[in-house]
Amino acid sequence: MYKVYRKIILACLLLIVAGTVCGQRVTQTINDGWKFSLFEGDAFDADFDVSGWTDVSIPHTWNAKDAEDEIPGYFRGKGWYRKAVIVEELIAGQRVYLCFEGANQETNVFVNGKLVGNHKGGYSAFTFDVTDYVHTGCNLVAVSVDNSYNPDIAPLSADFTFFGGLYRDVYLVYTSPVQLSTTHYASSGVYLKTVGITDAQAEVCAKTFLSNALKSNQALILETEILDADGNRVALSAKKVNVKAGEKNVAFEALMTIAQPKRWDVDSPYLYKVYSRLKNKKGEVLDCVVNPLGIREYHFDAEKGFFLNGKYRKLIGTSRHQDYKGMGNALRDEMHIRDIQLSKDMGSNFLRVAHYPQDPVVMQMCDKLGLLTSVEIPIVNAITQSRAFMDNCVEQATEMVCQNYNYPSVIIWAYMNEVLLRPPFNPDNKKERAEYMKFLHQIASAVEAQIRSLDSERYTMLPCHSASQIYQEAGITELPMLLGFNLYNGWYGGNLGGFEEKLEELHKEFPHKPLLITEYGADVDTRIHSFSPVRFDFSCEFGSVYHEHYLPEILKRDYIVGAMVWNLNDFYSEARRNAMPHVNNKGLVSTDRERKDGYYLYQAYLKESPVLHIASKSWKNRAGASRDGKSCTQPLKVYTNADKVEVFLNGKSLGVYPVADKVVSVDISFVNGKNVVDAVIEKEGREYRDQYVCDFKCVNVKNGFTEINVLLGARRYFEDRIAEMCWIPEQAYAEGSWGYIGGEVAPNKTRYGSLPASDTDILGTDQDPVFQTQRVGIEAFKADVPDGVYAVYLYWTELTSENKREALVYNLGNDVVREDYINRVFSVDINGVSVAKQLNIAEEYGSERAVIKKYIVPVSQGKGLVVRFGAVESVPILNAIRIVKEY
Ligand code: GCB
Ligand code: CA
Repeated sequence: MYKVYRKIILACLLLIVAGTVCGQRVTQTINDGWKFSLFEGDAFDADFDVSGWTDVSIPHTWNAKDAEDEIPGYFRGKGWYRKAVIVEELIAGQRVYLCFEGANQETNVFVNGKLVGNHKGGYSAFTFDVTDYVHTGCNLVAVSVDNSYNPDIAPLSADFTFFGGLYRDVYLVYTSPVQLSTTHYASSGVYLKTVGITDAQAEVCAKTFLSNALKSNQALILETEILDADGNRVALSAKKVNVKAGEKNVAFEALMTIAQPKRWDVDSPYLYKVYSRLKNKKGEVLDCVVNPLGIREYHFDAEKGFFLNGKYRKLIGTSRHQDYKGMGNALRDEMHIRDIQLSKDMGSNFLRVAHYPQDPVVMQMCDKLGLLTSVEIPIVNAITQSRAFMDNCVEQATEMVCQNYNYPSVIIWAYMNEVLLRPPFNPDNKKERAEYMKFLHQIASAVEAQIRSLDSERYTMLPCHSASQIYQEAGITELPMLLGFNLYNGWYGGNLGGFEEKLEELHKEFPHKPLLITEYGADVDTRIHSFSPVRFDFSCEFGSVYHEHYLPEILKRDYIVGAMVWNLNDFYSEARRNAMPHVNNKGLVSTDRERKDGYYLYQAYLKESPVLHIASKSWKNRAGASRDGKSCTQPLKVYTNADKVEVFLNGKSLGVYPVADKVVSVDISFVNGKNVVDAVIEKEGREYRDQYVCDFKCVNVKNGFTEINVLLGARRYFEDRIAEMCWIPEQAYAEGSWGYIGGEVAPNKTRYGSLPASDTDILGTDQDPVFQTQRVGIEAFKADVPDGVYAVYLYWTELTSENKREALVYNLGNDVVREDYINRVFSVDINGVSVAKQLNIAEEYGSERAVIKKYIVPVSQGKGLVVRFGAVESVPILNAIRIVKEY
């Protein structure tokens, strides 16, 4: 039996050898068949009892679920992975390696009970030579991964969830003992650089690291062959080299010339391939690796902007976080690939790979699709004033540069995102402040120097928050070649116009630095809509207003060399408590990649091919207050790069509308029931059409009343996508209609002022927005409904609380401002019947919890329905009301 098994494995290995690699090297994942458990102690011994452990496959994180549950925080500690790894009978002297693409954040690897290596840092690859620890047959590999807070490892704090685990591929690699180095910072061992690019030729310098684990000196041939995209050889270098017994990572350089080089560009990402082969004297290939090569020249100018291959390009794109709905950061390759395709399809030519280096397939896709990138190490918000922290930063920078060096898409190395956002010093203590600034400067200088010593071609960049002066004070703005600023005018505070004012200021402040807007964005929850959009309402409409304002301001200024939307996708951030708790909703697509309206706005601006998109198409269950119950007028936007668009409602043309700034807003008189809206453009003699279908409820108490769902204290609409229904904003009561009497909109006080909704994670529901707004001091809610039997649902949450709250790591500060807890007692009566005399929501259920009470109420003699509230202590509240006619 065992023999059969071995034969199968051997056959598989041979297939791998023949199919995908040349030379002796075998690279294969060992992602499946791991046992996993969270466990603080040691679990690397062979006889450790693993019964009760979970079977997992890699990519894996242990935080996929607790990052979105209602319990504050997520597990940060140690997890163990164990697997029996079968090692083939080795051909004379072959070496065996375990390679990890990434594990968050500190990893110890044990083979057969012995510690093989340790790695600190959650976002880069590492490789351990395990040859001396393994034997032919079955070996126990045990890996501990720890995502606890560690003051010596960046990042210390950030607005994203630090998912723990073995979340990227794990490989078992066999190589020749005489090899292209496998352990030079887990790179390919080959570093390619192009110099002296003209139309006639380009010079390629290949620096190759070799190692020899044998006990004898080796006379070898190092061959570097460059193939064009069709597989034709365009350059070859073959050199005799000697590597002494036991030598590791000895560098050899080869210079080659490519005649009439084809350029790698964003529209035509032409790739050469470089084969590096190590041969013995007989000419037998001992080892081989393949790297991509793109030939491109570029430069930044503080006044004129960015030029690629001599052509002006405004760098436009997004950043990207590596997580997905319900899965944390444990994504399959295909999912990473799809994200980069999404980014390209949006019209981007740039991707800020932030806040940390990402999966190799991300970079490969950028190379293949023509997306320029900046890659960044995760020093975020703050530093630790320790030598160990500094060393870790330099180490992470080294790994980043070495591992991503050959991707032609990379043009910028970045470090230290908003590192003065949350400095731990007491601002009034001058000495503390000066010491912190000094140490920060030392780290920045060390990282900058290390990057430049490893790579003389690329640019360096520091992404700062808007308070530029404090970065100047620390003296770190002069270090990098480029400066990035993360600007949120009109979101966290101020107004939209503050954005362009800030741009002008920054240009004056740093006239010689090319400036990038490394972040800007507004949170959008696609379930929320508003026709009077304001910041922090999380509506699709505010997101649109925000981007419609920012994008043209960016495009019209050459000195802004580029700008990146924060973010491509919504991502998990534990401390956030908004419409969708624990999620940062600034993505142009959601955590499960539903495209938001902003995505199409960018397409309309950036793409040359025809773009036509009716906004808010995902709003399938739509509603609005209606006088006659038959129709209701609401605006609808269309994004397009055509100059006019014809709009139809239920087959009838509403007219042809001229388009300004890629958008047109059309008032649509939706009818009760099904509505079909068509938008039609013509480009180059062809017709393009987009269609929006929705079910519209014209909310009215008279004609054929069925139900009414109202959010109190709200100006927003909320679509309950599970029940397929729509909540509409409140209105004041008028005779013959419905609405509230008395009270005011809840103050929702936060650090960012009074917001349109509370920033509270409402416990016991995932329809948080229904409970996050409130009318305080409400006297009554009246609806002049026809006679019948009604179900009246009253929705409450006590939004004030005695609970202390963890500070949010937002853009502008970290103070938590909340309203003090209010003890409220009130009475409720419905149509003259007292249903509660002394209701105390917080006392009965606790603060911040969703409470729904349903009452069955007969309505007769045309008296309609009235719910009255009476104050006993403080004032009454109501968050939402739903009235449904039963019969
Ligand atoms: C920032 C940070 C980023 C946050 C973002 C936000 O400035 O660099 O990590 O996620 O703001 O949404 O507040
Ligand atoms: Ca949680």
